[in-house]
Amino acid sequence: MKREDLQLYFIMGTNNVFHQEPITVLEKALKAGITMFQFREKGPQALTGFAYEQFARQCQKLCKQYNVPFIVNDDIDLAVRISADGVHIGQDDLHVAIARKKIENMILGVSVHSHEELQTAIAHHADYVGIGPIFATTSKSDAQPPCGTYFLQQAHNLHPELPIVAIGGINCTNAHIVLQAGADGVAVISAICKSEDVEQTVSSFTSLFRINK
Ligand code: 3NM
Repeated sequence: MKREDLQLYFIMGTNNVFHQEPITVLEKALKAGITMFQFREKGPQALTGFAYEQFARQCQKLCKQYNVPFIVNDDIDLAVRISADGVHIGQDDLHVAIARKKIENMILGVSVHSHEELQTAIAHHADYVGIGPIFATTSKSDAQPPCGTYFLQQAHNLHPELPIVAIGGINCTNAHIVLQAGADGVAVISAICKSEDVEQTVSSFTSLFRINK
C-alpha cells in the first residue's frame, strides 16, 4: 500500500445512499479521483447472503478498473474469499493479531482510539490506522464522541512513518484541519454519499492535497 492511497478514502454501503444507485455513486467517485474504497455493508437494511456478496464483487470490479484498492470492512472471510486488497477492522472486530494472520499480506487497517490500541495495531503490522470520529458523525450509530485532532496529532508525531487516515464528520470545508494535524488522508461516507454533485465534491477534496502536501 502507498500512503497516498489514503488521501481520499471513500466508504460506502447501500444504507448510506438515498437518491441514486450506490454503484453509480461509486463509479462517479472513482472517475473523479477517490484513492481507496471500503465496502461497509452494515445497518438495519443491509444486504445479506448472495446479494451482499454480489454487491461486494460489483464494487470490487469497478475499483479494479480504476486501479483503486478495494477494502472490506470487518468481514475477513469475504475479503479472503473474493481476494480483496485488504480489510479494515475496528476494536470490536476480530483481534488485530488474528486478523493479520488470516489475511497474510493483504492490507490491514485498524481503527484506534488510544495509545494502547495504537501500539497493538503497530505491533501486529497494521498497514494504516484510522483515527476518529474527529468531528460529530451521523453515519455510525455506535460512534464514540468526537475526539478532535489531539490524539491524531500525537499519533503522527510519535509514529511519523505510520500511515494515518482521519474519519468522522469530515467534509471539504474541515478536511484541511486533519491534514494539518498530520493525517495522510480523510475517510468519508456522507460527504460523498449525500453530495448532490459527487464529481465536484471529490474534486474539492483532491485539490486540498495539492495545497496541503
Ligand atoms: N468509523 P461520515 S466514524 C465508519 O470513528 C466510521 O471509527 C468511525 O462517516 C470511527 O464521513 C465513521 O459520514 C463514520 O461522518 C464516518
